[in-house]
Amino acid sequence: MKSVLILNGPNLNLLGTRQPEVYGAETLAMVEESCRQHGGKLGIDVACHQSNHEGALLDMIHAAKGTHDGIILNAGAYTHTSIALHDAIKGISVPVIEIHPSNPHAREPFRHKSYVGMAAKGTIAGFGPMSYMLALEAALEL
Ligand code: CA2
Repeated sequence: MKSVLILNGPNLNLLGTRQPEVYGAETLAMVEESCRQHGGKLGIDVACHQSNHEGALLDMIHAAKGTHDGIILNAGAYTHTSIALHDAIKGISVPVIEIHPSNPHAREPFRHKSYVGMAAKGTIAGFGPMSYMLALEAALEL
């Protein structure tokens, strides 16, 4: 069975508590449960983690090598700042799908640059919590 790591970065533990018009009304726990269920239907084993710490995200990306067939990564605001995450993605042979519930390109200019996207296999953005489900469908092709 294919194994996929869903990794969420800073502030995504706040999903569903504020700005539902931007990120949707579902909490992170709800999104993770939907991912596990959708993964089950697709025949994908889904593991979920969230951290507010850049180093912890780097450690989890490194550890995915040899453990997971792909990573679905929402790096939150580190998307737009972290060359370290970019290098980590480039440094492992595990394909990464960048995802965002919001569409960063339709928001402030500082969200238009993605160091994660430059290293990822592809990006899914703008579909609310469904972005995660669409990324799982894409993971079937990894
Ligand atoms: O759309 C996304 O997934 C983002 O990665 C979310 C980040 C943002 O910095 C990126 O530009 C795009 C922010 C996550 C914060 O999420 C919150 C959710 C509810 C309440 C407060 C923050």
